[in-house]
Amino acid sequence: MIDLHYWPTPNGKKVTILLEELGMPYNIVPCNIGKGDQFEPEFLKISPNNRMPALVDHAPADGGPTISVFESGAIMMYLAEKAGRFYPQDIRRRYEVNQWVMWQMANQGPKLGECGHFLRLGDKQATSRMQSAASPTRPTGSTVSSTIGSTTAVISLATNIPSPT
Ligand SMILES: N[C@@H](CCC(=O)N[C@@H](CS)C(=O)NCC(=O)O)C(=O)O
Repeated sequence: MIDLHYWPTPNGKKVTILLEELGMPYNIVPCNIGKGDQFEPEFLKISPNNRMPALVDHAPADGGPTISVFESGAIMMYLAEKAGRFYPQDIRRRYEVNQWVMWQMANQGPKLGECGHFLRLGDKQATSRMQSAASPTRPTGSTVSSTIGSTTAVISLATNIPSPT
């Protein structure tokens, strides 16, 4: 069984959406980041960067001891690989997926996250800077709009899930 240390944020939901798509059984372990669960010593053993989501697989595919994984992108790769779905085996298509997962983790996710953060703070100047960085007319947004139409094995924009193989 898989334990998913989770709180309902976009990074957490990326993983639960994939688990549901895969039909893979899992157990939610709440990690209330508002209360500081992410700083508990037991949690830090599986996610040293004090961030959820984090996964613990008690029945890995190789039959060996428990495996733990942190970072939503790495977790999604792990699950897709274990299920043998959504993650092509041939090198060309596999790296099409890898590059978009990395792009989402390093660019689109953080930019939109910062945008929401400054919006909530009511910081108009910072919000406008962030919105501009994430806009379809700027690199982060335009990368997707110019590429998505011509690529078959990338990601769903809404969910960041690699498309079916
Ligand atoms: N790059 C990480 C980001 C994870 C992340 O930022 N998680 C946030 C919630 S969405 C968190 O756990 N924050 C707790 C904290 O900052 O103390 C991933 O994709 O898993």
